[in-house]
Parts: sequence; C-alpha cells; structure tokens
Amino acid sequence: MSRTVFITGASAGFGAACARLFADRGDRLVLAARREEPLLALRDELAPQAEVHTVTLDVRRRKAVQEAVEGLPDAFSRIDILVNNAGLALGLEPAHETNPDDWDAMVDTNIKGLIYCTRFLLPGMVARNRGHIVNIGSVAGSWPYPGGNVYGGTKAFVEQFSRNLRADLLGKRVRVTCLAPGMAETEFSMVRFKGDAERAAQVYAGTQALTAEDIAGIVAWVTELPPHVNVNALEVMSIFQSWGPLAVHRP
Ligand code: NDP
Ligand code: 8X3
Repeated sequence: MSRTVFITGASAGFGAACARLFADRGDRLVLAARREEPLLALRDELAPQAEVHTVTLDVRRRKAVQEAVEGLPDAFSRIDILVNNAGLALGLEPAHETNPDDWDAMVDTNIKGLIYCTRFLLPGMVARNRGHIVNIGSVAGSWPYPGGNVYGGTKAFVEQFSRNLRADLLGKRVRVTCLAPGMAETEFSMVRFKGDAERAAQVYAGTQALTAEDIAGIVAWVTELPPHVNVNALEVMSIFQSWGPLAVHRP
C-alpha cells in the first residue's frame, strides 16, 4: 500500500537517498529543503516512479513550517511517515572558540526545526491513528568528542525527544524511531567545514564511511516492519568506526 512520506533535508545526503528509496517503493513524496534547485532536479528524476511535491522550506522558521504543512495539496496532505532529517553541524572548535551564530544555527535547525515539523504533522497522524516519525539523531548524541559540543547536544535532544514522543503516543498507532548514524559520506563535512573541500575529504580519506543509501535502507526498513513493531532507537556505524578511550590529562 502506497504511503505519503514527508522528508526534510531532501536536497542532499540522507534525505535525497530516502526520497529515491521510498520512490522505488511506490510511495508519494513531499520533499522539503531550503535549496529549490536540487529539490526540483530530484522531483524530475523521480517523476517516472513517484508523485512528488516539493516545498522550499527553512525548518527554522516556525510559521513557514506551519504554512507548508497546512498548504499541502490534498493528495499529499495525509502524511504517513515523517523523516525528520534536516540538520547540520557547523565547526569543530572547542566550545570557548566557537562562533555563537553557529550554535544558534544548530539549535534552531536540529532541535527547533525538528520539533516544528513534528508538532505540525503529528496531529494528523494521531487523528488518523496511523503514522511513523523517523528522527535522525547521531552517534554524537551519545558519545562525546572534542568539538562536538553543541552539535552533540542537539542530537542528544533528538534522542530523548523521540523517547518522550513514544511516551505521549502510547495507545496510538503512531511509531517513533530515533536513528543515530555514525560517520557517513554526504555533504555533511562540507557544511561543517564551511566549504573547505580538502578538510571535508580528509574525514573520509582512507576509510569506508557509511553511505546515504545505507541510511536510507535502514529508514525504509523500520517503516516496513509489522505495524505493532516500534524500533525505538538504533545506532549504526561503519565497521571502520568505533569509540575512542576516555581522555586523561597528565600535566
Ligand atoms: P547533508 O549536508 O548532505 O544534508 C543535509 C540536508 O539538510 C540538506 O538537504 C539540507 O538542505 C538540509 N537542511 C539543512 N538546514 C536546513 C534548514 N534550515 N531547513 C531545511 N533543510 C535544511 O547531510 P546529511 O545527509 O549527512 O545529514 C542529514 C542528517 O543526518 C542531519 O540531521 C545530520 O546531522 C545527520 N547525521 C549525519 C551524519 C553524517 O556523518 N553524515 C551522521 C549522523 C547524523 P538545504 O541546504 O537545501 O536546506
Ligand atoms: C555526524 C557524525 O561523528 O561527525 O553526526 O558527529 S559525527
């Protein structure tokens, strides 16, 4: 049975890969991001397979999110799956050296954007007693690393918000999953390092990171489990990534 899937951050990376995979499944798509051009290119690419509605949207703007949801054309208005994926890291400096504008942008996108999309799409799911919200967290939400400061904090929020949504939704047929990927090669590092392509490439050099398609496959899988099965949280890494030891300062 075809589903209607709302994907934020669909212009690149995980979001675009999710769009391609859900389109393969025959689902109807609402694709949202700030950049219109890649969204339209994706819509044209997927047109032979899927009905696609694009929304040029900055998820940080609460009113714009509300208007986008309320303005969905009728055929796209009953959202079955929300992939809350739009997000970013900016910078890797220690906390005392960061640009506070970067902190604002991460909080506004990764936390506030995600809760706005949830808040405006969830009532329809509850009313129809049918839905699934897949929130994209990160290993950075559980495992600290130098320079992860606010980015990791925003992803810890996503984890706990996801659990609290489950608590609120007990008794409803609305599922919530928090998927926490490790290092994956997308535009993520280009964004984090503000267009420094060489520094971004170094993140993935000499190893095999996860791909956007790996993550899309997992997103699709959790939505295709029997309706009573809720994957609450899932952490996934490339086999080439693991944890470091606790740090000790020895002056
Ligand atoms: P990309 O940079 O490739 O994609 C990020 C997407 O988010 C883009 O489509 C971008 O679109 C969108 N986006 C960013 N800000 C906004 C905004 N204000 N409003 C709407 N859309 C926005 O990164 P990934 O695909 O890797 O990242 C997707 C998610 O996965 C993020 O939440 C990230 O934190 C998380 N993640 C990434 C990991 C990685 O290693 N790659 C690992 C763990 C988690 P546009 O610029 O057009 O608005
Ligand atoms: C992205 C993974 O480890 O770069 O969320 O923070 S990491």
